[in-house]
Amino acid sequence: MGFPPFLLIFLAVCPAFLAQIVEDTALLIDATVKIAETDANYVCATLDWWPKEKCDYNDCPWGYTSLMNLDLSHPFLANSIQAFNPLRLRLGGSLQNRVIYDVGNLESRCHAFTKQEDGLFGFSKGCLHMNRWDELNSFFKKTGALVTFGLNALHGRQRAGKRVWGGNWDSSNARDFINYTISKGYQIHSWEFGNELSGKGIGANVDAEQYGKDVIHLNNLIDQLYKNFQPRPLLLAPGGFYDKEWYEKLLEVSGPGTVDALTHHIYNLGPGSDHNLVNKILNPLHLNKIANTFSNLSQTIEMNGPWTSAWVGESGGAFNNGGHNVSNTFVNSFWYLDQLGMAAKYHTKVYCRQTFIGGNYGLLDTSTFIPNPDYYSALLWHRLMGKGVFAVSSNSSSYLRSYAHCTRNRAGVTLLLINLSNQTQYRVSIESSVHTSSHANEKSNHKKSFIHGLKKTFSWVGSKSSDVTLSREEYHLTPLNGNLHSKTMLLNGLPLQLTEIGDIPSLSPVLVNIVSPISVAPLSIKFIVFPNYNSPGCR
Ligand SMILES: *[C@@H]1O[C@H](CO)[C@@H](O)[C@H](O)[C@H]1NC(C)=O
Ligand SMILES: *[C@@H]1O[C@H](CO)[C@@H](O)[C@H](O)[C@H]1NC(C)=O
Ligand SMILES: *[C@@H]1O[C@H](CO)[C@@H](O)[C@H](O)[C@H]1NC(C)=O
Ligand SMILES: *[C@@H]1O[C@H](CO)[C@@H](O)[C@H](O)[C@H]1NC(C)=O
Ligand SMILES: *[C@@H]1O[C@H](CO)[C@@H](O)[C@H](O)[C@H]1NC(C)=O
Ligand SMILES: CC(=O)N[C@H]1CO[C@H](CO)[C@@H](O)[C@@H]1O
Repeated sequence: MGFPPFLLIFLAVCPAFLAQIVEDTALLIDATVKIAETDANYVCATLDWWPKEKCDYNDCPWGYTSLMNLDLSHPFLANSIQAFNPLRLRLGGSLQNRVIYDVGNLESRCHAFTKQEDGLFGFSKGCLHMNRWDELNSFFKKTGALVTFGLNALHGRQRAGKRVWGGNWDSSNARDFINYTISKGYQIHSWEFGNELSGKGIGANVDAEQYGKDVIHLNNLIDQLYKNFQPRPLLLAPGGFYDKEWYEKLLEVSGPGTVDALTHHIYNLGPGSDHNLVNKILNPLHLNKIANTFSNLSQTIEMNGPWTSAWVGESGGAFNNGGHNVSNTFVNSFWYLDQLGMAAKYHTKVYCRQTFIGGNYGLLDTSTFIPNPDYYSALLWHRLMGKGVFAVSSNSSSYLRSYAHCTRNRAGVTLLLINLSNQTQYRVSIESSVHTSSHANEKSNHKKSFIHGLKKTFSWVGSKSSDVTLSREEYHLTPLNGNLHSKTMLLNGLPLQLTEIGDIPSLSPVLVNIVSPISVAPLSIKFIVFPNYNSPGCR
């Protein structure tokens, strides 16, 4: 026996102590129809080019995590990627536009990235040697990673103004590099064109019309080079910040079928040096602001490029390496999981976290390679949240964030609850009721059907639901010692730590009788899997 498409969750808010100020909150999941669908591998993380000399605010948090020198033999690294089976990795970042691939007929010798005052981002061009590329690919093969590689879109262009770069892209180096990659049999899921050159650009920008022509050129190149090689990788662009006119122009010039996914970057917490980062992360009004970007991009695609789809190609929360003592601690998961939930609702197919390792925002610690709290948040999302996204309606305060998806690779629905409140303990009881099909037709009027649904449910409470003996799975996330700045996350009260041999711990739920109340503590996060939830929208 399954649960009906409309499950009502009744949240009774009640202080942990004596005073019985009860504030009820109710959530309604419409599992009859999905409102969006992500890629099967939605969770993605980046590897960047930054050398250890990349510093901001007297903080140099990159160490040896560059694609050029990351220790690929470190067992924690391989284990933490393999645990996703598979993990999507996007290789790129600010310096990618200035990478020279050491293959084919290079006009000049190529050197490692070095500090250079007048260089773009303060660095010279940098050289990727093919033996390093071989090592990287053998590592990706071993760990089963799905790789997106960002190409050097400034190659051959000239500075035409303070930030403006003009002239055609010189594709010769990329052509030789891709050809080499094919000749070695390396699988690349997608080639991405450029990094943060859209709109006003970060450091440099390129006109959308010029960019569109270059993208067509790259598309032809990929067609040509992959003629006898399956599968043909996808083409992604532009890997920059969303700018309505620029993105629309790119789609118009490049034309139908050229750009397979439109990538954009998000840093909605501002600079990593901001002392107010935690307040921004815990402020629902701040978190909501970025919905406007998702919504506009989604519209841009609908109106100007229905053949393509949206990816977040890079998102680190706070820019310039992330926030010291924030991005690598428990509190960041409020931002990160909320982003994963929000982006999926706006038709985002893939969401790449800056970074897998490197900077303060790494999922792994830069020097120890030990997973930070967000690593486990990412892994839980990946294992529990499937492709289908459902609308959740609620009368709760905006401090309670809720997202529902089909459960990944099995029946049922997974609900993600994020409690941003520092004072409210939720006591949650679940009730379910059978709704007539006419309710499904009221979806268009959410408020009305919601209230109507509640009334129906209340008349039901106690009778049917009490004979249900099924269970749900709960994954409750809190910080060690209640310290939001802890680097240790607790799952159901126990610290998540690598095993003695360096393996990722198993992420086990507690099984709870479906009729017993759920409690969501202040400043905590809970994934709840309802395996028996009747969810026609997932089929
Ligand atoms: C939400 O709806 C439930 C059921 O009608 C009600 O008991 C509760 O007080 C409402 N909560 C808020 C915050 O409006
Ligand atoms: C690709 O590389 C092969 C050698 O592996 C070479 O023979 C061929 O000419 C190259 N093709 C292109 C289009 O560069
Ligand atoms: C989204 O579009 C609206 C309406 O065109 C505009 O006012 C707003 O500035 C846009 N926001 C972003 C982030 O693009
Ligand atoms: C991190 O921030 C917390 C709270 O501000 C503080 O107690 C702690 O000492 C900080 N730790 C480091 C390593 O900066
Ligand atoms: C709880 O959060 C509010 C803002 O949401 C803040 O003003 C208040 O100081 C916080 N209380 C505690 C005990 O941290
Ligand atoms: C529903 C609920 O508990 N809302 C509270 C969440 O936390 C904020 C800030 O702590 C309160 O202002 C809300 O009332």
